[in-house]
Amino acid sequence: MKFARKRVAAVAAIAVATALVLSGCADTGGSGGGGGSEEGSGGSDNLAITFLPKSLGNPYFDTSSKGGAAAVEELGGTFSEVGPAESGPDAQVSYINTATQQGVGALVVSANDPKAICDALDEARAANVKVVTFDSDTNPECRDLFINQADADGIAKIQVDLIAEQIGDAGEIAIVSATANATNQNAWIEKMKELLASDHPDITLVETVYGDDDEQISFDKTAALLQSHPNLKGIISPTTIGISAAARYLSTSDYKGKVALTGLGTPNQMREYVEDGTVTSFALWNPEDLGYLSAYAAAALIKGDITGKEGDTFEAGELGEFTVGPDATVLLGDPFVFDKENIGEFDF
Ligand code: RAM
Repeated sequence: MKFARKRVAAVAAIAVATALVLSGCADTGGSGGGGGSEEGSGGSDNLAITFLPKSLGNPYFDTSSKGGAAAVEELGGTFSEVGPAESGPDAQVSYINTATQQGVGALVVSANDPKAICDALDEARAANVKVVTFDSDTNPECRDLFINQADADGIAKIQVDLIAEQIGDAGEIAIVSATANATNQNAWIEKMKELLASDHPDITLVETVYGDDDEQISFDKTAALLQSHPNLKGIISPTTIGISAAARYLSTSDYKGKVALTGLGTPNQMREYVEDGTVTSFALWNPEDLGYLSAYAAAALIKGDITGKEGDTFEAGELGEFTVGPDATVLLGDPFVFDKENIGEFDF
């Protein structure tokens, strides 16, 4: 299990307090200087790195940005985070355009839609901004590199395995997803459907609803789902906002302990629901490691150490060396299952 950065979380938190440049006041001056200073052979020392999550206010992305900020601090660059309040398909476009005008060295983006931000990213790249996607990819031609948290097959399988185990491998289930266009959730849902069809003939997926990675919408969609499917035995929510909102609903309802809930959640958001018996187990990776790795990858692109070619290698600080795989993708590791026995060991 590669949760290497968990041990340094406290130190990183202090570093972030000083390094974090919040939304709206991105400072691209930093050590690299706004506008980027070219150094021959395609490399630059413009280590102004801007993180653009799907939306602000999501603890998952707060944690990935914390890892990103710690890495940028180690690299001697300038970290900033900007982003929309809500996860709309093209809500990130204006932030991409602003970062391009500011002349940042790299944008590190979790995309709300595979295509909607591509024109803005093309303009950024034409202006020599390196584009790294992480968590949720764009179409591959719109970016230089994608930092993948875990293999999509593995992310799908762990969630299907967990729900099958929790409902005795039979009965109706539903999915509470994030936004309808999210590249990551849609890829995982497709693979979950394939796995259900091939390996779990007695489980029926009756509906997929979209909570838009908004707590209240996810809560309300969960309530509606249970109303319309009285025989529902389980819910999979492959989003940290969705699963915690669904757990909040279940925990005070008559369905608590009767309708199973699993998916992808952060230990801090899920702890109370594991402790009160609403949820047995769920999965995730370490978002802090994901942000940290993404920032190191962005710096390697800026400096010209890598181009995104398969086989390229780079150092990612405490996480060690990584190699670029097919489709300009770098893999962080495997998903990890949290339950009552181990949840106390994690703080993110
Ligand atoms: C939410 C977001 C994010 C996803 C996690 C699991 O925080 O949708 O993109 O990776 O859940």
